[in-house]
Amino acid sequence: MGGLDRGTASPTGGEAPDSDPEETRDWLEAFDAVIRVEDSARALFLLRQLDEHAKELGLVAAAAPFSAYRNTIALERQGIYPGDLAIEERLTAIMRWNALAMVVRANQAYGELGGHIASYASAAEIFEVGFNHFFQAARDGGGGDLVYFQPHSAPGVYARAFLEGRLSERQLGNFRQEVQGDGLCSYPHPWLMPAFWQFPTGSMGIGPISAIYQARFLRYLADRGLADTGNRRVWGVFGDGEMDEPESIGALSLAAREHLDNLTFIINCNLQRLDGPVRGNGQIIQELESLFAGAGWNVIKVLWGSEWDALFARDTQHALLRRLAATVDGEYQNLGAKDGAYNVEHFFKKDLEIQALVAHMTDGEIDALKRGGHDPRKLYAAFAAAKNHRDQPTVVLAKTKKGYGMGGVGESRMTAHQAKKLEVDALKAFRDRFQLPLSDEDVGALRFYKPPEHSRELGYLSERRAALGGPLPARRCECPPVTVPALASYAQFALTADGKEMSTTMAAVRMLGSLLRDRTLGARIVPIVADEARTFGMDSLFRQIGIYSPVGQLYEPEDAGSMLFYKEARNGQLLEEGITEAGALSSWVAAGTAYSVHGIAMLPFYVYYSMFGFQRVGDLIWAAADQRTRGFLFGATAGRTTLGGEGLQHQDGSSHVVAATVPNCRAYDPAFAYELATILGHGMRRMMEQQVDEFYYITMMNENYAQPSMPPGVEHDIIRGMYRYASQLPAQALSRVRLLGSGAILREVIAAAELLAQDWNVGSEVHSVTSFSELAREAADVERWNRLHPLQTPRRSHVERQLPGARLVIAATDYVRAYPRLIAPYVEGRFVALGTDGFGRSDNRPALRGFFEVDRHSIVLAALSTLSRLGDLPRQTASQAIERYGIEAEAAAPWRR
Ligand SMILES: Cc1ncc(C[n+]2csc(CCOP(=O)(O)OP(=O)(O)O)c2C)c(N)n1
Ligand SMILES: [Mg+2]
Repeated sequence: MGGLDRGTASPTGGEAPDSDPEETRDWLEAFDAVIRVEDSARALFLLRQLDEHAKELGLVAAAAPFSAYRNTIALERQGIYPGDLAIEERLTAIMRWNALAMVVRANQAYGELGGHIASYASAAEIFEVGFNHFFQAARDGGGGDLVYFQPHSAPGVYARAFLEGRLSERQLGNFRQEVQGDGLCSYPHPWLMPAFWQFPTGSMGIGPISAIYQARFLRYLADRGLADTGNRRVWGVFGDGEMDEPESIGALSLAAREHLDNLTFIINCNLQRLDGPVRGNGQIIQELESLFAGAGWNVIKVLWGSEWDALFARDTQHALLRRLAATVDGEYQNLGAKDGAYNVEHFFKKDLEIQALVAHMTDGEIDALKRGGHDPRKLYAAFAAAKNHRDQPTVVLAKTKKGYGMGGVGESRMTAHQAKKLEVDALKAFRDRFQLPLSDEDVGALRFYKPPEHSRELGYLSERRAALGGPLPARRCECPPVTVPALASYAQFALTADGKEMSTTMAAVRMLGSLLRDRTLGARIVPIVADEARTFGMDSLFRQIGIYSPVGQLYEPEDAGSMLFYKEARNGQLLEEGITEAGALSSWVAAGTAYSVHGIAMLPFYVYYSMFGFQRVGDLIWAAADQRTRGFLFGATAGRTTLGGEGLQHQDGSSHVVAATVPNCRAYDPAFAYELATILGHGMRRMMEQQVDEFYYITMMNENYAQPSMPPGVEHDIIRGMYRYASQLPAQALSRVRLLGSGAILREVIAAAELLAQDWNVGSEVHSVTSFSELAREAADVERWNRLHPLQTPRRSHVERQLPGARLVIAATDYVRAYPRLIAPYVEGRFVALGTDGFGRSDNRPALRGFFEVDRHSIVLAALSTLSRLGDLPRQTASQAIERYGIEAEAAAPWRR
């Protein structure tokens, strides 16, 4: 294998034995001499030459993509531990206890509230080394590190905050009981604990990808001259099981490509996930090493604690190393769960050489051999090396034991993850194991423990955090507001469009182009695309604002001669993320939380294929909402019939339904450019000036049509979600109907109103609905208020005010019928919804709208047939319409095809 591992076997032990150890030693000594006499750069140069030469000779070295199964940092390079190990150990033990007590209490006294003990038990030293020595807090309102905490280790973070006096005993006692007052949330949730948690990590994989894009955004802000982020770092503590999530590993190469040496992952390799081993038949640490190294990361393995140092020093023939490398994780877990005697019998005695190495050790000493992730000295060296490493992000792979210290109820047990109810004996054993100053009664009552106020322990704890700038985690909310330009300055063309043809996408891009020129707001805007800028006509921005690249542009672009050439620049403003919706969304979150993370309000616009948003990365959007992200999501090429030719996987008919379920997402489906402009202006004022923690989802279409000018007095109703656009009242109308439409289908509704008047003598009102979800929310508020105030005059919702009385309402959109039906319970009259339920398919717009029965004829038919069934029109009217418009009555429903 490569130069690092000095002849150890591959993890499965399959390497040929050394046929001439003396010769091997000569070579290695010569190599050592080069490093000693010259330097490591020279040594690496020689190594590369050898490798090249071997390839020339046709020898392909079968080098494993990972190093030997030992610590990356040799003892000689470990350095001195700067902390007080004894105090830190006592503090860690106390936090372990309080975290455990919190979870056991929540499950004993209050039923099945859940919670986890084993994860923090494995991560405690990792967290403590970070808290005591590395994680910088913001000083003087600025700077500080960004730390992502493994979600189900949250009890440990609370336990520390309790010792710091930031959380009370009562709060700890209210872990996972948030409804009555200030309980603590299960996992990090900024929505629920806005002054405490910064980053939501509860859904596996979201932490890692977010951490990478936050680290990249630190660079972006600095490169654009907006903030000095040079000494800020991102630390992320994640699980080894969590690394199986595509999001966890999907952006690793970006971090390496952009040389994000401000980023450190610490992966808690306890070798287990929820159900069992992460890689029972393999070695997750070696696998992760090759993955990260292959992606271009600096990898530091922390596998063995200091107790092993002497053993390794004597292991000159690498017998021990070979054995360790040949042991699979399932076996490590098994050994971890068993005592010293079992380990001697089943591990050390398997090989005579190894047996000799430990011959002088008692079973107790063997038992006390720790894994590296539980040794602050080893961890400190790794964190320090990560911090000092240049040009690459670093991952620390820390080998730990799940349920460390839990003994028979959890330590390295298959069921460790789920253990949350401990019997008194187990609790006492835990107390004894960590020498906690607790009486039997304290243990029985699961009393939280806090050392006296002026104890050395608490003094040390606060001193360490003071040296690092204060307590963590802490989320800031304050940020200077940014003034938004007047609507007329960027949207006049839309307000007075006067029938000019354009799509809402074109209008949006034009407004964005103008906003980018605004002196105050312009620089704060962060346009983001995932390789679809040309699709949305945003390629003009390439030249106007440049595409962000930390190295500028190292080539002459092919289109250099053109006006709108592909310009990459170090101070480029546009984030062109490539084909990664998850990455683009993570960038959007980084920019949209800059007001809190950096105290500088940025305004991200992520423009994407609407189908690949809520459906594709909905969980990231949910986390963004939790994180109080402010910004715009533009769901472009929206609608199931408006994006004609793209077919089944591209045509979105559901995003508005999902958007409606995100409480702080304001979602709109505007039909006209002036509606879009009004919503945009409103959203910007809310987020940038009033600093409300909400975000805006706006669907935009690629269909060109005549854009009317804005009628007077509709501004507020556009924001509320609906206004009356037009009325048709033929003389002697036989009946009347209300027609509601949103987005591109509004034009079909308008056309239907005309047909109803001309062909059938039926009058109508046309309402443009900009947001069924906003209407439904307000109506639900009103309904609830009325329910809770039975003796007061009932309030009326906007829906009720706009649609009073029992008149028939027909609503049609380019989304599934569930979307307009959001308001059905609040409409007094009969409510009929038309929509695009079913699989999309390719065709032109009229064909698709006919197929999904949201075209003008289908709307007319829906009105006539309901009116005739209600007895308002003669019975044969509907069948006349079917015949007149050539509607295929026997075809299967679109949602069945
Ligand atoms: C997306 C997602 N899927 C599943 C879960 C449920 N879950 C929480 S923790 C966990 C196991 C985590 O294992 P690992 O990452 O190895 O962390 P450990 O607890 O071992 O430190 C699972 C499956 C989740 N939180 N998020
Ligand atoms: Mg794990």
